[in-house]
Amino acid sequence: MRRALASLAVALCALSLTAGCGSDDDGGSGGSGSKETKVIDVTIKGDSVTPNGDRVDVSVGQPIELKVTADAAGEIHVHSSPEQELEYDEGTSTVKLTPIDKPGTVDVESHALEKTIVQLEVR
Ligand SMILES: [Cu+2]
Repeated sequence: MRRALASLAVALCALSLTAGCGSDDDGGSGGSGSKETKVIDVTIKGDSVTPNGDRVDVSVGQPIELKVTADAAGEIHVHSSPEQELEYDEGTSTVKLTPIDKPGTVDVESHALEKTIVQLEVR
């Protein structure tokens, strides 16, 4: 699972057009229970979303940020309980999620595009 995550991070970095990869070094010694902010790069262009339904592991209570790069403003829907509706602007913006306090799978979606961006595997 860890290896899959690492390659996901690499893939996301490769997709990111802006510099700044490397500041969020996830591959370090961090054992279980890490509460470092999980940063997920999201690119929304036209009617395509990257990532598109990938699973991302997070810990219960871990801070989560979406770094959204979009060609138009919109809204992200987080199927946590309670649900979260988070707006983003055109260009690059950082969207903070309220940490999720229960284990489970939480879908993060764009309803406008009818796409699942990521599924958070909260454990
Ligand atoms: Cu939704």
